[in-house]
Formats: sequence, structure tokens, C-alpha cells
Amino acid sequence: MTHEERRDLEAFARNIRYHTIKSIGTLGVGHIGGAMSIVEVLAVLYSRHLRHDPANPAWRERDRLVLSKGHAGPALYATLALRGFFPLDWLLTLNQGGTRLPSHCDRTKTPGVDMTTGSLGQGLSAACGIAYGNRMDHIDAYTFAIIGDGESDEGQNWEAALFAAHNKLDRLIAFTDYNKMQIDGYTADILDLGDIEGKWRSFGWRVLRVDGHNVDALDAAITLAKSGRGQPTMIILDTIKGKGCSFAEGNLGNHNMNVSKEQMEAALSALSALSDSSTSEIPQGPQTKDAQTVTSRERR
Ligand SMILES: Cc1ncc(C[n+]2csc(CCOP(=O)(O)OP(=O)(O)O)c2C)c(N)n1
Ligand SMILES: [Mg+2]
Repeated sequence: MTHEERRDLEAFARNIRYHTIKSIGTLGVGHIGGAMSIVEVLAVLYSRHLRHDPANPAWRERDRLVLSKGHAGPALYATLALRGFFPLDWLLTLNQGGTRLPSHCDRTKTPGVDMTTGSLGQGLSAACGIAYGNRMDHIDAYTFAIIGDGESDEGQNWEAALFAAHNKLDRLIAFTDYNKMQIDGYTADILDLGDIEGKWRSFGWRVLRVDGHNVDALDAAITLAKSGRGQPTMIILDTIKGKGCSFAEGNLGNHNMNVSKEQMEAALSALSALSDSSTSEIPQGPQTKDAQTVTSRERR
């Protein structure tokens, strides 16, 4: 990745963070912690890897993302809006009457959302079904899924893990957002995941582990995962719950919190201050790689 690509990606991530905080802050309450921890993986996916066409969200051959931790929907909505799936001002209607953007992901409501989620534990199974179905239809698309570390306590994940490995779903790439916290405490205290890498490996998955806020490391891991054959891949993301949000990072109560106007404004100013003058109107993501240049028309 060139210096310019990295700079643009980091700016895109900042922009996702900015609009997510503004969206939740305008509502006054929301799942800020788990939204902040997946910002970089969303930025890297939607800039460099996940093939999509905002003008044709239902494109059959698109890559898909199942955001299994559906309570982090606002971060996905900000990403999709910045990508052009719908206008940015929709973000200010989050979870209000008549909105297309409910608190948790709903594929029947939001252009670009590929799976309805929020009941934890189910998304990886859905992703397995999508990946399996694509293979049956001879479609070479990738299926990505993001699960939480607390969510990993749900047994259904481990059924999906068996299924994906047994069926050699090598176009299934999952991420565990290992932010070490869940709704009411530290994951290690509530139900420790122990040797999480060893667990996935023993189920037959290829396992990678990266700093989930480092765009270079994320890009390299996803590139490697896409080249894998014969196995699904799990990428463990070491992340920080609330990352980059002044009132949420480091706060154990950041799972679903009230946000005052003052808190929102302070967080937005802090983020704006990180942007240099050339990116003060933060770019909507690099336009250089296949995610944008391969459109549905070109792939048909
Ligand atoms: C089946 C189910 N049980 C409980 C909940 C309530 N709930 C919402 S988020 C959450 C904690 C999830 O923790 P984690 O997966 O670590 O999420 P993150 O830290 O990324 O926010 C819980 C228990 C739910 N949405 N679904
Ligand atoms: Mg967590």
C-alpha cells in the first residue's frame, strides 16, 4: 500500500467514525463501543476488498457482508452512506420513526445491508448459507462476516464453524471483533474465550490475527485470506471498544450509552482536529482498487 493509499484509508476510517458518532449522538443513545471497534475493518473492506455497486445493491454477484453483531449497524450505515448507497442525511434519522436505518441491521430496510442481524449467534450460520449457495450457483463472490467476542459465547457459532470447515467454504472470511468487552463486563470474566486462535484452528479454519485498527495489517490479512483454498478463514481482530471516540474509549460502560450534545460535539471536534487540511473534507474512501472499479456491469 502506498503512503497516499494509507493516508486516504485512515481518513476514510476517521470519516466513518465521525458520521457514526454524529448519527448516534443525534439520537442521543446507542451502541457506540462496538461500532467504533469495527471502523477500520469496514474501511478496508469497502475500499479495497468487498466488491459492491452502490447503484445496484442487489447485484447478484456482489461480495456480501453479514454484520452478525447487528447492534454495530450505525458504523455500517455510515460506511454505506459514504460509499453512496444512500444520502448522508439518512444517518441523522437513526432509529427514529419511519427511518430506513434501524438500531440493528435489517436487510429489508437499508440498501447495502446484506443480512438482518441483532439476535447474536446467528450471523455466521447465515454467512455459511450464502457462501454455500454461491458455490452451488457457480458465483465466485466472497462472503464476509463479523462476529463479536461476547457473541462468540453463543453455541450456534460453533455449529457454523463445523459446517464451514466440513464444506471447505474457502470464500467465507470471518472476523472476530476481539475488543475484550461485552454488554456488562470483560469477556474474560464473563465467559473466557481462552485460546481463541487454537479453538478456530481445531475446528479446521485458517486463523490469522491482526491489530484491528491497523489498516495495513488488515489489508494484508484479507488479501491472504482471499488466496486461501480448501478452508474458511477466521481473522481475529485485536481491537479497542469505543476506539477513537473521546467519551467512549476506555469506558466499560460504553456498550450502549447515552450521548449528550456536548459529548458528541467534543468527540467530533477531536476527530476533525486529526484531519490535516488536505483531508478536512475527509474523502469517501480510495477509488483505486477493485472494490470500486469492478462494477456490476463490468462483471456481467
Ligand atoms: C441472542 C442475543 N442475546 C443477547 C443479546 C443482547 N446483547 C446485545 S449486544 C450484547 C453483547 C455482545 O458482546 P460482543 O459480541 O462482545 O459485542 P461488542 O463488544 O462488539 O459490542 C448482548 C448480550 C442479543 N442481541 N442477542
Ligand atoms: Mg466485545
